[in-house]
Formats: sequence, C-alpha cells, structure tokens
Amino acid sequence: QMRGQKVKTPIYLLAVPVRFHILQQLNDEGVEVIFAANDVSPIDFSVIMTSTDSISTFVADILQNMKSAGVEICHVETRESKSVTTGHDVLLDCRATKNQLIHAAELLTQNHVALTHFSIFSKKSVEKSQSVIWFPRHISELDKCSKCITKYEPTTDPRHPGHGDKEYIARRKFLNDQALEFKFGDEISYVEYTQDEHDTWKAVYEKLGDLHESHTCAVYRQNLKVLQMEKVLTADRIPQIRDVNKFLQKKTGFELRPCSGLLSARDFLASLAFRVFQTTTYLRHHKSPHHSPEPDLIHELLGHVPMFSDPLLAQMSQDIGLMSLGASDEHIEKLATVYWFIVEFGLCKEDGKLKAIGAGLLSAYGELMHACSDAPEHKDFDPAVTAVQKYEDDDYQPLYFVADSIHDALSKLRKYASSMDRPFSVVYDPFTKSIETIQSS
Ligand code: HBI
Ligand code: FE
Repeated sequence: QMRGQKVKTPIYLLAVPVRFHILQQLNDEGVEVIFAANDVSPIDFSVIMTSTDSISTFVADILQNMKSAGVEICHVETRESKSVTTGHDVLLDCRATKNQLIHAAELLTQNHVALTHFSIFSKKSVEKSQSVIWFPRHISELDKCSKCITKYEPTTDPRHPGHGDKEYIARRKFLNDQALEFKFGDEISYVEYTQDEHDTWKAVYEKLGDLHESHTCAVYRQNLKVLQMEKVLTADRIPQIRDVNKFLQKKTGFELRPCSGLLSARDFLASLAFRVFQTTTYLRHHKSPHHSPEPDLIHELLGHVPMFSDPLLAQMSQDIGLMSLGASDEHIEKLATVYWFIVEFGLCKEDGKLKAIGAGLLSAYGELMHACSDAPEHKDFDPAVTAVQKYEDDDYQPLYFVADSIHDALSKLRKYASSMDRPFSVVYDPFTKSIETIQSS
C-alpha cells in the first residue's frame, strides 16, 4: 500500500462493555465506530494500527493526528507486523472521549495515513462488561481502591508550594510509599514526624483555634473539645493515626486508612460505605501552612476527624458512600460534587451567623475567613442544584452552599439519594463489614 492512497479502515470496538453500545457511522467509506453512549467521560482504550509506511513516518503521523484530536496517549509500542510482511504494527494505549476518538479516526482518514488495519479495543475487559460496575463488597476489598489521580504533584506542578523543594518531595514520597504498602488487617505503622513537621502542625493548630468560636459549627466545636480533652489532638505533637482510630472506633466506628494522595472519586467514596476514611499522611509545605492545594494530614485531622466523631455526620458520610457503589459515572460525578460542597466546603447557619461544617474550611485559616465573609456568593443548599455546580479546586471558592443546619443537610441528602436509581439496592452489614445487594425487579 502506498502512502497517500485511501484505504478502507474499519474501526471497531471489541469486548463491548455495558454502556458502550451505540453504533456510529463515520463516513461513506464504511468507517464506523462502536462506542460509548457517553461522550463526556474519557475512557481508556487500545488501538492497533498496521501500515507499510516507513516506521518513522507512520509513528509520526499517528501521534500527530491523535494529538490534534485531543487523544491522550499513555503508551506506545511498535513491532513488525503480524499481518503484512513488510509492515509494522503500532500499538497505543490511550484515553479520550467518544468524540475525540471519532475525530481522531476522521483525521487519520482525511490525512490519508495509509493504514492496512485499524482496530480499537476497549480496555475494559469482558469481565467488566457484565451489568454491574465492580465495587468492593467487603472492607478488605478496599485494598483495590487506592487509585490515585495525579493533581497538584509537587514534582511537576508549579502551583504546589513544595514545587522544586527536593527534601519536601522526598519526604512526601517516603510517606506515600509507606501508605501504599498498607493492606487490610495491617497494623498502621507509626510515623516518626520531624520537628519541622510538628512545628507546621502547631502553627496551623493554634492559628485555627482563634476562629473556632466565631467561625465553626457547634458539632465541630463540641467534638474538637472532646478530642482535645482526651489528648488525641494536642498542639505540640502530630497525633498518630492509630491513636485517632482508637478514639473514632469508640465514637462512630469510623477508621482512617492511609492513602497516598487524591484518589479517584469512585474509590474514595466507596471507602466511606464501610466507614473507612482514606487519609493522606504527608503534611502541607511549611511555607504555606494556612492553605494546601491538596488534602494533607492536617486537613484530615483538624477538618474531618472531629466531624467523623459525630454519629449523624458519620451516617451521612456512609450514606454517600453506599449510594456511590456501582453507580454510573454521571452519578459518581454528582455525588462527588455534593460531597465537595457539603463535606469539604459546606456552611450552615447558627444563631443567624454563617458557620463552617466543611473540612476544607475547618482546616484552612484563610478560606475559613473568606467563606464566612460577605465576599463570596452564598446559596441555599439544595442537593439537586449543588450536584451540578462547577467548583474551584485551585483557589478559594467563589460560591458556597449554606444548609439551615447539619440535620437539614442530612435529610435533604437522603431525599436526593432516593432519586438516584440503580438496578439494585445495597444493604450494609456492620457485623461482617460487607455489602449485600438486592436486585430490584
Ligand atoms: N481523595 N484522598 C482523598 N481525599 C479527598 O478528600 C478526596 C479524594 N478523592 C476525591 C475527592 N476527595 C472528591 O472528589 C470528593 O468530592 C469526593
Ligand atoms: Fe477532605
């Protein structure tokens, strides 16, 4: 086959998983793609292409066209073709939305890349093409729910306060590697924090203390007081996760489990179904103690732990987790957004004043002041509205949702949950820490 010659290129998706069932005709040459109904979430897929062009031309053409279409290439391999004697196969692992993938196929055709073969494989295997998306059914299966999404890595992101600080990066990596080793049933390892880390903790702890009376909700203040009285939280030492767990077990049965950073929303929410909270173990950078672009141990301990000590809040968190199991990508996105605006950045009204209930506010001095001031917009909390609101994860929020009370947030959320239907309902058994499903007819 000569370069420049138009070739019929059947594009097809093998191992078609559940929702990937729309057959789309691309052009009159019989180029078609069988693909996802959803063109918003990118999916992982593999492509095998064969050509008799020189390998350098061929690889360059493919990379250029894929890139123009916005396809994110994760892995490239070449080999001598199995089907054409003088040709090559190029194997790509990619990530793209339906539209980007269709666009890539169109570009390859328009630009006359001489392909003798082109197949697209879904990376989701046949096993996953059954009717239910995999989710953990026993607490031990959370070992499979630690997929990190990289955002604000200090190694690559100049917005991270630790960017370029080799010592900080090495420390963060050491703690993250330790967290990744953790498996269900392991005793949580003792972490020897450095004096600098204790100092950062103390600085944040004391400064936030100034705002407790004026800016935080009653549930937070009450539980924080108990944590302090029992010396689980003290200004001078960063607490050990094991000691925090002893306290939480007694209060609500919640437990912290070490993780290595921002997890996928699906994995993160699934853990909550088992009253497990995935907790980072590294600290924010010392030069920016009052704001962190990513979750860190201080955020988890000063923001989340007092709230997880409250039975109703614990129940609300578990409810969100249970609703997420096996939910569609769209529903996960909505739940993650509601979670973001309530559990991370929520406000409520107490005695006519705005008070923080969200952990992202309770652990960041600057944003706590900002959120309760007149500067940002405040809207009444309504899960259906909140679930589709765009949010800022790079800077202070321009908009906060305000619940009448924590109880109000809780009951609205329950009502909202019942509007999200799944072909089954889930029942949590707290004695075995496992999930049973009941098929709805
Ligand atoms: N991962 N470790 C960790 N901590 C979070 O707070 C967190 C996360 N992943 C996703 C996430 N939060 C948000 O999508 C929530 O809105 C669910
Ligand atoms: Fe958080």
